[in-house]
Amino acid sequence: PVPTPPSTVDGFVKQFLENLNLERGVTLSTASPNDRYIALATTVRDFLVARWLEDIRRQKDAQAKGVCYLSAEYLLGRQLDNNLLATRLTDIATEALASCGIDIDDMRALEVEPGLGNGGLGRLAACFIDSLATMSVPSIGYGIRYEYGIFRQTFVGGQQVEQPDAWLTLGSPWEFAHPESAQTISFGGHTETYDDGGVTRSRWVPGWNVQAVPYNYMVPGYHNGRVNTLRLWRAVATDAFDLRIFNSGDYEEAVRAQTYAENISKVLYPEDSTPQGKELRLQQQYFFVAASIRDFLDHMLTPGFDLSKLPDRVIFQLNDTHPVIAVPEFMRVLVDEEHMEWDAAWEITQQCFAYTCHTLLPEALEVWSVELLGRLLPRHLEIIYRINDAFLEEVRERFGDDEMRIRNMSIIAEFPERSVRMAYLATVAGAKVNGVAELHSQLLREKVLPDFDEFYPGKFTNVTNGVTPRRFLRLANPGLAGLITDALGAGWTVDLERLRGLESFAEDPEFRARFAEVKAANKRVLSDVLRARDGFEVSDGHMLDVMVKRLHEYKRQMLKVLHIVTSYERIVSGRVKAEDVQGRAFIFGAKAAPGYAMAKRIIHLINAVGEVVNNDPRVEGRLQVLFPPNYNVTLAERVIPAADLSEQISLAGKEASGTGNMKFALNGALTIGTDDGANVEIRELVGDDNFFLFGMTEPEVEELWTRGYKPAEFYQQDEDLRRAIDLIASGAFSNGDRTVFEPIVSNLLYDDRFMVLADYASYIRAQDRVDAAYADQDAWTKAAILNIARCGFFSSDRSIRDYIDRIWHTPPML
Ligand code: 26Q
Repeated sequence: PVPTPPSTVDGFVKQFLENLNLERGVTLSTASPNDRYIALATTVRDFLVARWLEDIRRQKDAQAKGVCYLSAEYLLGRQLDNNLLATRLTDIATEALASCGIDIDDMRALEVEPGLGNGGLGRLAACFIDSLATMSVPSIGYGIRYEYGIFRQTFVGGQQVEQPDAWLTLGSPWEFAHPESAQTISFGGHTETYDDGGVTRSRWVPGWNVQAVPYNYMVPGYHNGRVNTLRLWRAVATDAFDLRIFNSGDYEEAVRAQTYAENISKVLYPEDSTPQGKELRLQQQYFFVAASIRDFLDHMLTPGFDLSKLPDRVIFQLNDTHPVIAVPEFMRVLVDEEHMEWDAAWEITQQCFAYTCHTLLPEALEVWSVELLGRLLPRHLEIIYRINDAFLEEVRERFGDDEMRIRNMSIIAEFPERSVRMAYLATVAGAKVNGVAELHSQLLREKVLPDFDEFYPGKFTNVTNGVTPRRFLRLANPGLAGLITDALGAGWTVDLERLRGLESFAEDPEFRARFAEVKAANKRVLSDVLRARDGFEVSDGHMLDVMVKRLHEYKRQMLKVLHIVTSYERIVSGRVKAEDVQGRAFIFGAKAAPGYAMAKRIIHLINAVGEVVNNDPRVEGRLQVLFPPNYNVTLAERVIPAADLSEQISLAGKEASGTGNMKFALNGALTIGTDDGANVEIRELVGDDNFFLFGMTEPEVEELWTRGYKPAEFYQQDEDLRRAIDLIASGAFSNGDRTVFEPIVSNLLYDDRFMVLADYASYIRAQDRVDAAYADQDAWTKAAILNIARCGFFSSDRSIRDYIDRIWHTPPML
């Protein structure tokens, strides 16, 4: 048994000092800040180890059904504070460090967050493993330990410049590497058939290998003593002998081959839509799922386990299509390695996988060219073909020889090149397919995969996303958390529906005053952070109007820009008096995929508009534009609690869910939003009076498209819009240079795929309503409190409960 470290201040100090000596080789007086941080993190980590080892054993012994969450991304955010909170060590550690003359806040600030994800999907995975641990669900998260996470964003002349995110360079105290448990993962080569005692079998003769080394992270449940595992894989070259199979044998070539192999886990792809079909990306996907499946089979099952019983023991949840190559890999293991009959193996596979879709954009649906797949994973391609043949045979039986339908449903697309449709493969293989918000799931069934919905009644379901209240309320907003606990007791952190109890407090003037004070304090904290981080001076007393999310045309940051330019132009043209305008600070946070030219131009424009607006005395004290670079989880935890207004303004039918929208509402920001994604559910819950709705509905969008959308007509007919666009086109934000933002202007006027101009008028009217509402501070506060009270539904604990009830059927361990 591993001793549980002492949970007293003295014990903590002793352990901390010992870690300084033994882990860092320094004394307290010679320790660098990083030494102190590492020693502190190690102290907290060691405290978790005993429980962790116990939980690993318990999960194995119980032989209960568990979840393997397969995700190419985990956007974890900083670990220290979360782990202190989960283990109730915050006060002890604070005091212990103080007694050593160290301010624990300085330690918190030193941690580099592991940014192993792009945005919503990766952060969702992180919230889910937090909830799984907190709810004692037998589970493990599998992913990739990227050496470089999402790039660090800087601005040079207002334009995005990407820097590598070398998050590991100062040490990584939260992980345990297990090189001795490495597995060999193969690629390339060819397939062959052979005679196995009268049975003809297929097998894969791979061309080259890499080692997959597991790195384990502890995922503590909140105050429940549970610790789950997140296992991330790192690619390491195999020894020289194996490498020689792959290369000609000379030294330089061998080193090159090593680099090639280790590239697999080198860097996170910073695209979060329009996948490029890059070979390395497919290598990453296969690398991590092959290692994860092998890991599960080797370590979670007892020797001699009857594989036909696998559906009673495991469900592999596919986080989007990124891990879908797991399906043919699982079949390959069962059929080629375990010598199971194809039909029996397929039966099992169809019960062991479930697929979550996170998009509606057709260009975001992953496809792999048959050429590439066949070259990298020849046996898997054969298996996919066989799955498809059997599937299409079933389709023919049901619908007859409807060739159009067959072509539409085929896992193999023929145009523009022969390729594998990963979403179709996932749908055919999965026991369930879910969307991530009610509207999204409905559109998924009706628009994206209607033939499949008809073919597989009951397969499609919804699980609305959620966020962890531990990180995004308790930790990020301690002031509000304290207020809630004073009002309702502490149970809300694991039972977020209890926030309903705040409804009556919305009527209590004293509670409202305290809430307003918390919001003001959070704004001061944010101001301090932005001053220290970026040298910004946030104006006092302004409404904080926030849009933070990846930069995408469908999310419509441009609509926000047009609103800002309109607000500015109305004042400088003298049409509106500055005094009559509500003071606002517009805050943006957004990274653009490095290859996404239009997104980068929009970032440039936001910075350019900010430069002009922030330096024009005519709007001073009224309008301010702040765009801190490198928006990440750490900054989110400061921005969201300070926000008054949450911008969720995607074109209806494009945003699968959104999860930022939930975080804002739970922190008492009001939403201005379209009828899209989870906004729909937020508005239903908080009520129309506490939500600023605008824009076309999804059917209206559809209708305008079919009628023929001409954005220039909206430009012609709306004076405010014309003035705003003309101002941008005139070079007012580019030192008179009309060429810089010309592509944005002509895109809006002549293309505008996401109907920014069509929703402009409605958006501006809604913003005018926001201004009027904000003028009555007390009424605004009441609405903010009601948002909090009514959004308990958006806890990721509830999402996990829905996954358990509708998909996984994995009861919590008691
Ligand atoms: C795929 C192939 C190649 C390279 C990159 C990718 C890739 C990577 C990340 C494709 C998509 C993503 C991420 C998508 C994402 O974050 N989607 C968001 O998921 C959230 C959680 O469900 C939703 O709330 C958002 O609406 C959705 O946009």
